[in-house]
Amino acid sequence: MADSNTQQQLSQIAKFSTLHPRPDGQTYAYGTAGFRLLGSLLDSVVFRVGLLAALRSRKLDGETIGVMITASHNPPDDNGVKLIDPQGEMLEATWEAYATKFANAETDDELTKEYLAVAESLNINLDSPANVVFARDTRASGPALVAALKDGLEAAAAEYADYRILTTPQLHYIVKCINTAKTATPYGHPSEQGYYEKLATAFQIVTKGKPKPHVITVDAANGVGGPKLKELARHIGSDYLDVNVVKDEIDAVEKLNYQCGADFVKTQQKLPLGLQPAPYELYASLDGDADRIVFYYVDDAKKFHLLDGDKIASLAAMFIRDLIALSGVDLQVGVVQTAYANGSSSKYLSDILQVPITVTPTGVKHLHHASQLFDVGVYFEANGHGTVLFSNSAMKALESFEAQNPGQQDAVATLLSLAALINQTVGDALSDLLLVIAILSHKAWGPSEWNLTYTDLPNRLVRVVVRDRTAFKTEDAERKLVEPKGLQAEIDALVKKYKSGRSFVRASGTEDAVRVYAEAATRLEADELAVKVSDLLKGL
Ligand code: NG1
Ligand code: ZN
Repeated sequence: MADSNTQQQLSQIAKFSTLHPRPDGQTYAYGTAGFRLLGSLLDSVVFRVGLLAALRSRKLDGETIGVMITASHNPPDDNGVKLIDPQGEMLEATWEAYATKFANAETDDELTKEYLAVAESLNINLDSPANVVFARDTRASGPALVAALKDGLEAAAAEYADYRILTTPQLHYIVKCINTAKTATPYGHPSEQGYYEKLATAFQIVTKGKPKPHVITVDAANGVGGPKLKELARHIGSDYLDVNVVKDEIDAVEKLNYQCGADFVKTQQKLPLGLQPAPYELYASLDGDADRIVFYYVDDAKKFHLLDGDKIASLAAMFIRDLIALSGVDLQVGVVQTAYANGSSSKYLSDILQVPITVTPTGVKHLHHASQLFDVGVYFEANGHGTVLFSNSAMKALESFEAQNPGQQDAVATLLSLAALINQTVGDALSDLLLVIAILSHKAWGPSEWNLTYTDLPNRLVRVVVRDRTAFKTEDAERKLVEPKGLQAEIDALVKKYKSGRSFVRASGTEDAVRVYAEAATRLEADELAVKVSDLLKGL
C-alpha cells in the first residue's frame, strides 16, 4: 500500500492537476511524433507528460529522461511534446500507451489513480530519484507549456534541468551525454556548448587537407535551427566553412515553416518563398526543430533539383562503403529505407553500390532500430530525417585496428571522426549538413555531380481524406494493403500499366487521412497513376 511519501506525491499531483484541466471533449494520442496539435490544447497534456517522465526515470533507476516541446514542421500555432529515452532514443513503444492514458484521464482523481496504477504494475518505487531535462523550440506557446511541464515534474517530485531553447537533436544529444557520463564511453559534454565543440572538432578533422567547401545557403524555416546553425558555424570557423543562413526570423513567430523549410521544399518540390539561387550552388532547408534537412540547387535554366533524404542516404552509404574498403576493417554498411524511398535510390544502392537494404514501416523509430542491426547503418526517410549509426562493435573494431599503411590509417581516422560528427541518437539536420558538406569536399563534387549518382523517378504524394483511415491495414512494410479487401488487387492492376510504376496506400500516423504514393517513368505517368489510385478510394 502507498506510504506517506507516496500519499504526499499523489496529493500534490491532484492539487497541481486542478491548475491544468483537460479540455472537454478532446482525445489525445501519443503517436509517431509524440503528442502534436494546437498549442492551446496542450497544457494538461504537457503537465501529465511531466508525471510520466518522472515515472519513466524512476523505472530506469534514475537515468535522465528528456522532454522536448516542439511541433517540428507544423504551422506556428501547433505545438507538441515527446519523451526521450536515456540513450537519446525515442520513448520505448510500450510506454506510448501510458502517455495516451495519462493524457486522456477524465478527472484529477482518475489521473492520480493511473499514476499509481502504472507505478504499481511496473514495480516503480515512488520514493526513488527521478531526473528529467527539457527544452523547447521557438514557438509562442512554448513558455506556457514549459510552466505546465515544471508543475508536473514538481508534483511528481522529480529533479529537473531546463535547457531552454534547443533543436530537438541537441536535446537528444544532451540526454545521451548525461547518461553515459560515468561509463567507459562518454558521449560528450552535456551542454549546448559541448554539442558545438564535438561537431566542430569532428568536422575540422574530417575535412582536414581538403579544399574549403563552397558557401552553402541554408533556409532555417524561421525556426530554432537558424541561431543554432550560426553558433555551430562560429565554432567551426570561417577557415573551414562558410554558411549563409536565411529564413532566420525566429521572432516573427508567424513565419515559422511558412512557405519555407524542409517539409515545404520536399512536398511542394520547389524553392522556399523569395529565394533566388545562383546556378549550381548548394542550398539546404531545415525544418522547424532542425531534425530534417533536404538539399537542392538550380541549373542554368533555373530548373530546380531536389536532393532529398534518399540522395543523402545514398551519398553517405557510398562514402562510408568506400572508406571501409580502403581501411581494410571487416565491417558492413547497410541502408534502411521506407516504402517512400524513390525506386531509383533503392536500385542504385542495391545494384551499383551493392549494399544491403532493409525496408521498414514509416516512422524513424522503426528505421533507427533496423539500422542498429548493421555494423554501420545508414537510415533516412525521403523527407530528410535520418542519420548514420555506428554499432559498438564497429567502433571497437575501428579503434583497435592496426593499420598497415597510411591509406588505411587515414580511412580509419576519417571513419572515427564521422562517427563523432554524425548524431548517434536521432536524425539531426545540423550534423547531416556537415556530413554532406564533408563528403562533397572529399569528392570535390558540387550539387550537380552529387545529383548525377542516380536520377529520381518522378513521383507524387497525395493526401486523401477517407471516412475511417483505420480501415486501411497494410503488410510488407506498408507496401501492400490487406484491408479494405480487394483494393490491393485493383492498385496492382493499375500499376502494371505503367513503366517503372509503383504505388501504395497507407493510413497516415500523424493526420486523419490516407496517403497515396505513386512513381513512374515520366512525370505525366506518375501524376496519372497517383490520380487513378486516389480515385479508387472515392466513397471509402
Ligand atoms: P505520416 O503522417 O504517418 O505519413 C509523416 C511522414 C513520416 C514521418 C512522420 C513524423 C511522410 C510520407 N510521412 O508521417 O515520414 O516523418 O510524419 O513526422 O513523409
Ligand atoms: Zn522535425
